[in-house]
Amino acid sequence: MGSALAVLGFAFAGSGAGVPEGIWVRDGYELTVAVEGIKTPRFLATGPDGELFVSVPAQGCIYTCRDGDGDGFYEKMATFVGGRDPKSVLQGMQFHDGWLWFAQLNQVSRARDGDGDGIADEEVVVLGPEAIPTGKNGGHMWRALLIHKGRIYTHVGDQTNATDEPIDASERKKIWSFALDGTDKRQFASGVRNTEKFAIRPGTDEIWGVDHDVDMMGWQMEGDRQNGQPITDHNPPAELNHYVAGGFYGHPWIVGKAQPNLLFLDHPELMKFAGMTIIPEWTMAAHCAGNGMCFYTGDQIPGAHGDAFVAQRGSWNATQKVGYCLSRILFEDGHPYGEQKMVNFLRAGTEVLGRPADCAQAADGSILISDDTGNRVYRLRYRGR
Ligand SMILES: [Ca+2]
Ligand SMILES: [Ca+2]
Ligand SMILES: [Ca+2]
Repeated sequence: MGSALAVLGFAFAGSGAGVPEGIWVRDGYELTVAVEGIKTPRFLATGPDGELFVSVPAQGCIYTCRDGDGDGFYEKMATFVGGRDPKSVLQGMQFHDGWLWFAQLNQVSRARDGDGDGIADEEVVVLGPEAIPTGKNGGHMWRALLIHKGRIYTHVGDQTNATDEPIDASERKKIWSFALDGTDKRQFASGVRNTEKFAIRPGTDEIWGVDHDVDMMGWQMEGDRQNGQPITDHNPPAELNHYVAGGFYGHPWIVGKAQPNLLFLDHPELMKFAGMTIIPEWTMAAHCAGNGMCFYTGDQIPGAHGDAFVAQRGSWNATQKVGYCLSRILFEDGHPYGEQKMVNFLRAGTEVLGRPADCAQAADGSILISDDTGNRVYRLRYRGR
């Protein structure tokens, strides 16, 4: 579909089929299909006119989607930018000041559509490979992107599960910031394993994000795991962090709420790192793969203003499936205090009916959820009881 749309601009994008049976939705809410026809949709961003941008790293493109009649189904679609190498891992996006900014493995660009056909006609590379570590050594290649108060923020994840090297030995496991023209590179925070999206907490300048924590933490003790993996299944938790300038977040030596990573119990500096670590504001189930997130600023969902939604893509490193859901993290006085499952894509604990990669708030206050396995974007809205 990509090449035809790139010539024609907006095209009809299906009719909005039903939601697969068996997906659980919290009482009082309804889930519908918002976008169909995009294979492996990953991240979501909204524009000022209600348009939805969907990044698809596997196809090396970003789609623009429009819901012209406001019924919640995005019936028009065009290829905003396309033709990128899938290995360039185009994922993070944010609309800012008339441009869609987007991140690739070793590049940040901005593009805009001047004539309203959904296809970008102007593009500027803001940060090239000389400015961002390329991630050539593999591992965690998703680049987060945030534009806030004249700065660009991105994160470069650990190249392995838990790379033990001096903090300043590499540019990985860190959040970086730059001026909007790509100059003035600064290290913002360190000890961050893999945070794929940042969000500003409403009414503040606070930068938040979800961090996957390490895999296989108990395997040295669990041996051949004939008796399962009682430690690894439940440890360490996934993290919702508030990232502050100069902050250190523990990885790889410290996990969760200042617990030693069992892989590094004999590390001579373990206690020093524990003392430095800023612990998560909220912890989620181990291996749930909390991925994309957004804060809620709408009024469609009662009482949710200031809460966060997290897309939990689901586990591979736990013997029982965990995650595979959209969760709502409840906030009070600027801090989380609870978590609610809103949509569960796991039926009976075993059957995977979707893998949420990201979530975003639509113009009408509903929540959009990308499912990169079911190949849909869903829409969650409050219906009333
Ligand atoms: Ca529509
Ligand atoms: Ca255009
Ligand atoms: Ca941490």
